[in-house]
Amino acid sequence: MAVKTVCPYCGVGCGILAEARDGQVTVKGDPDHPANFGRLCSKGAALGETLDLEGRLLTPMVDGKSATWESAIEKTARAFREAIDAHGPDSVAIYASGQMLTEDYYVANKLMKGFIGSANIDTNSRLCMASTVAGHIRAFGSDTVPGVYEDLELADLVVLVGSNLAWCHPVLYQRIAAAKQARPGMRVVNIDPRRTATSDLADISLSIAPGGDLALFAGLLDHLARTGRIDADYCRDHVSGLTEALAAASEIDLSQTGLTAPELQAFYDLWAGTQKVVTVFSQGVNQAIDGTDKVNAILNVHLATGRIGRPGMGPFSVTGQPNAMGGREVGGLATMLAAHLDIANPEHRAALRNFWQSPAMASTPGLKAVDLFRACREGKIKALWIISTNPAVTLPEADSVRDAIRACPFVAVSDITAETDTAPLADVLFPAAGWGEKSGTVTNSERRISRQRAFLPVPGAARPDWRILCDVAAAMGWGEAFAYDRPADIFREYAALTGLSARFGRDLDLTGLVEADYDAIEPVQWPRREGGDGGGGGRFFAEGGFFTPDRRARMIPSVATPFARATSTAFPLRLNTGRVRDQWHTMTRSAKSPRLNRHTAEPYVEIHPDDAAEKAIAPADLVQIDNPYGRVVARALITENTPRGSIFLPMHWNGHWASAGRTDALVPGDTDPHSGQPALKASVARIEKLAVAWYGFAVCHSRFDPAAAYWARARSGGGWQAELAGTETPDDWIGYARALFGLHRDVSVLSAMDATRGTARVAFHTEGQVQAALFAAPEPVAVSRSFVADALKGPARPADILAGRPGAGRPDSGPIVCSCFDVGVNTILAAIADRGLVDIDAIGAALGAGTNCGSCRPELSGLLMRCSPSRVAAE
Ligand SMILES: Nc1nc2c(c(=O)[nH]1)N[C@H]1C(S)=C(S)[C@@H](COP(=O)(O)OP(=O)(O)OC[C@H]3O[C@@H](n4cnc5c(=O)[nH]c(N)nc54)[C@H](O)[C@@H]3O)O[C@H]1N2
Ligand SMILES: Nc1nc2c(c(=O)[nH]1)N[C@H]1C(S)=C(S)[C@@H](COP(=O)(O)OP(=O)(O)OC[C@H]3O[C@@H](n4cnc5c(=O)[nH]c(N)nc54)[C@H](O)[C@@H]3O)O[C@H]1N2
Ligand code: SF4
Ligand SMILES: [Mo]
Repeated sequence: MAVKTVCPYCGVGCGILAEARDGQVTVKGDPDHPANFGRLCSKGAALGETLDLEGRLLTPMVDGKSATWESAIEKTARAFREAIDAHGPDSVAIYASGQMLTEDYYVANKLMKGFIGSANIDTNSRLCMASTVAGHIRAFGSDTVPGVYEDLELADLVVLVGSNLAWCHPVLYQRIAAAKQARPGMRVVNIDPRRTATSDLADISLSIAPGGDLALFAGLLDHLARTGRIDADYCRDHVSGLTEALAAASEIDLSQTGLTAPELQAFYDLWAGTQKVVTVFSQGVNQAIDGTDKVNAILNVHLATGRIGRPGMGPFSVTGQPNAMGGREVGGLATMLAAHLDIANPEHRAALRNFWQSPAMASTPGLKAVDLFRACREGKIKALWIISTNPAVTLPEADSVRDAIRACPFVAVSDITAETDTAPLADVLFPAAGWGEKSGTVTNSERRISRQRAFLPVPGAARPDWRILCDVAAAMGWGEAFAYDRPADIFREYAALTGLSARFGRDLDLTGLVEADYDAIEPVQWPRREGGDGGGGGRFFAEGGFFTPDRRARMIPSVATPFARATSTAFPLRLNTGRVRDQWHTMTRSAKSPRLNRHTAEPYVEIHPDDAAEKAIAPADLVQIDNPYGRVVARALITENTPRGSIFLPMHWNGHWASAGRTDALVPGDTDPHSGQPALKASVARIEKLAVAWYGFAVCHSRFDPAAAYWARARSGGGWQAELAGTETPDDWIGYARALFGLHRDVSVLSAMDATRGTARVAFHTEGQVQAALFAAPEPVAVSRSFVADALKGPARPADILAGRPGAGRPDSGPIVCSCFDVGVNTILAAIADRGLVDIDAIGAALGAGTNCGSCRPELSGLLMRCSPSRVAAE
């Protein structure tokens, strides 16, 4: 029987039907779930490939050795207790994650803020949603997302700002694409310095200058005023600060947008002239030194026109992680209390303290993520617990964060795997139960709560995060307050607690769910009031009713802030960062899927052809990107998609998957003064071709540890693969390869050496089955990765492999475009040419590609236009 659950990746919050049978997990989109109505993207569809136990943490570890639960819990509780006794409650901290379930998150927050009595619990949402939270609170008086997903379909104009929706919220993107197809009059504008897969849907793509958004939206406000588009009635009744905001807007310097006058005019006229407009924004807005001001500049234009909270209208912040929203609800951030209560408000604090019967209540905000790790480095934090996040990779100044964690006297890490860059720095490792193994709830971008349900046994000694937290709380002496038997008990307490929020006139109200049958809860949107008509949910603010003391929204004047980092002769390039379609953050789960790895198998850097030419960088060269903070090595992807003077690095690679792929090693910890969110998209760097003597590509049936000056590995269909490069050419390639793969002498070898060209090809085989192969050359190796990796799956002649060419009847499909049906780029290009396919649907009919999850449809369209950059070296 399939279990109804929810996807553990992005904030779209798609419903999933999961079934485990005969050791196989099948995953389908839940047709009844109102977020996705049966759709899934490539990551969701590949979940079944990510659930094996390889690398899973299965027992607690203390000081690097397997240990009992009792000793791990006891050691953690003691370290926390001793630090608190000697240095006070602010000497300990929890760093948590928007990937925790609401119940886990609630308990962590209760322990820290209500029992330890410090607000030093912050989360990776600080890197993600903090500017939106701060912007919402400034404008609305609360962190309220006014709209619902349906608005994206009802809108006549959808504006995407700093959001690569096609790759990062694919199912929402597909919903918009379907609505646009049904209603061709609908318009989409994409605002991003880069051209991305999302640009494909856009009628207008504005290649904004990095950081130009504030000026763009202030200019829009000014335009609205000048063209008589302000909704005077709405502003009179529900908004404060219009005059000041208009005055500031009229001063703004539009040259900061980097856009031409006709581009600005076209966008402004479209926005002004369309009543039903939704502005979707994400990390291109939030992760900036002026992220909160950018958010408010966007909220301003919706408030000024009264285009908020009505069907097809409103500002819409899309959340990144599956439970980014739930974390904000339970007070996951160091600057807030549970249930949207305010840490600065003594009445709120007293009410919460009374509800929890807590011995010590935090009364001032705790350290925000970047400051928290700085405090660690300065020796101020004596005990730290990191849960469900990998800060040694994803925080800015990542090298120094790694040192800070190492320097902290006691560190506990709760994760599902020990194979992260953070786990080896811990004194205690707690093995957490993962997706599929535990139950709870998450809230998606449109305030919809969905049940995550278990359908797999918990492996080894793993335990759910809430249980581990409660066990430590009990060992610290608070057993009674943390005596929950199951997640339902925690959820009920939390839902009851939201009654306080309702009592104080706040938005978040789940009291209608206190008596609900937890196991049967259907996806439900809040607010859900006790005694309500059972409906609940819906939109906010169409008729005002903001959560400020006078119930009026605040418009915030937009004042341009210069970049924290200016480019210079030494560091002439802007460094932009973000995501790729088929990887999730630090790849602990998504990189298990060979299908997903075939989309992008190696860290790469997008660089404009002119910038590349200036440095004599050729396609597929390895390049070093560095600045005073750190260094990354990646494959050059030369493309006009990124503007001149700006390079783009994906955030995903880390010490486990590449020798020097941690992008955040290059990002300074400059933060927005209102939200504390770091400017992760606005670093500066320089780039040089990496001087190497040889490049290599290797495949092997079993996992191997690449030892070379540069390496990046990935799981592939037939085992494992790695890109390599070295500074000294080995004298004996066969010996080198044998050592690389750890193969015995009895495995036969076939080789082809070309001394003049300096190339070497070595294949190891037993009984006609290729075990491993290495290709090396003085320049980037030109061999089909997909062909060689696939050849390991079945019987293949070693000679064919060495030739790097398929034998008869085995065409090379090329890098995967459609992950669902395993359709590669070569197959698609051949079909387009041979069968004269003219559109995406024709490709779908011919090959199946793009007909399941649809995540690849933007890329299919790119292939049709022959402008899609090749993603893999020298394919
Ligand atoms: N495939 C995949 N999907 C994901 C995730 C993942 O890891 N992988 N992670 C999830 C999470 S946690 C999050 S937060 C979301 C993030 O989702 P997004 O915010 O959509 O993703 P990013 O790629 O980080 O950044 C979006 C875009 O911002 C642009 N940008 C950079 N600087 C500026 C600027 O100054 N102005 C403007 N207008 N744009 C700018 C970048 O070029 C980039 O294309 O994705 C979620 N979904
Ligand atoms: N340069 C740059 N840096 C960025 C960003 C960017 O755009 N650019 N984006 C930022 C954003 S928006 C985000 S959200 C962060 C994300 O950054 P992180 O949260 O650090 O990245 P993840 O890889 O998602 O880490 C989640 C960890 O939780 C573990 N895990 C999975 N399931 C469970 C579970 O059930 N229990 C426990 N205890 N652990 C589990 C995983 O194995 C993994 O180690 O990165 C931020 N960093
Ligand atoms: S869009 Fe994809 S990653 Fe996001 S929730 Fe849906 S299936 Fe999961
Ligand atoms: Mo995020």
